Amino acid sequence: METHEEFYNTHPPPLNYENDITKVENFVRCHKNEKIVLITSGGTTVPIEQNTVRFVDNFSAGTRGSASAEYFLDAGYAVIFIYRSKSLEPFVRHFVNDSLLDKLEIKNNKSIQVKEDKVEKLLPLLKKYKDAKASNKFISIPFTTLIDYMWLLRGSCMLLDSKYCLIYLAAAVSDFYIPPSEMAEHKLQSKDGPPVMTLHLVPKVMKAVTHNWSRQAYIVSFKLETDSMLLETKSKDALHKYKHQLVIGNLLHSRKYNVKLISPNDIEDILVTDTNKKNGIEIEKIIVNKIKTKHDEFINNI
Ligand code: 9Z3
Repeated sequence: METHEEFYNTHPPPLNYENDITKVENFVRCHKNEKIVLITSGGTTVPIEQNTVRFVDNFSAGTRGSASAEYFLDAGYAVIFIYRSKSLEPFVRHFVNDSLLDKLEIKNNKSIQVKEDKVEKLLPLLKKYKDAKASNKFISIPFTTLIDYMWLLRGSCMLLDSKYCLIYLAAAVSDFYIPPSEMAEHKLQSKDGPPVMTLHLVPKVMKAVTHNWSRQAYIVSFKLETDSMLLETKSKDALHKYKHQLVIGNLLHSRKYNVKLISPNDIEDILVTDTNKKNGIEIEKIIVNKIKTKHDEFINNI
């Protein structure tokens, strides 16, 4: 398999990379010696044509990442949110199913206001969002393809190498891709018959994250499985292999109400109870509170 160094040597960074990384760099400088979390969220696309019409995608709505971002802000973290373009974003996620226009009304034919019954939900979220922006506690950077993601991850992790930094890898990243050098230049034509293409393995970068780029940081990775028999073993394997602090194991169909927090000495099952559900408590709130405690202990070397 290709090494991550070979991958970065043969795939140039995306066009907006320098701008994006400068944004992260300025943000990190502004929050030196404060707690910062890098959250990755959403899936990655793997284009099958250079002039891309079609691509292979990874499942992820971005709920885990976007909800966690809000709870990390509540917990006092400065948040860098790296997300797949058009997946869920913090704050906005609460309104994706309603139309913006249906929340507004026209006043005296010359101005616009938010409908009375929408204010109760909108106001606290808008306040939190504005506070986070005004205090420069939140930045977000979108990506689309696997290659965009790989560059953003490396560049950001290299800037987050202190015990105050938390890396929270919730994005669902493709394990396979087609190198641009092997892609058709133009849209594949059906008249040419069924396309034959070989997907390559994406080099594993977790080891580089934990051993090279962010050696001092507290690192949380996620393990997604569909077979419950595999979840615990595969999560433990990841922890053992990469020697980081925490793996969060989840199953595709129960991920919204059950996860396992797997650390070197402990396995904790987190379940959203019916009372939690009734009170609108999301699993990400519980996860983030647990991680905050663990990260504080890590900072204080307990
Ligand atoms: C996760 O396991 C996330 O919790 C989900 C969240 C993607 C399931 P949603 O965005 O879903 O709320 O809809 N993320 C990591 C998935 C992943 O690809 N992990 C790799 C693996 O399992 C290791 S890094 O092999």
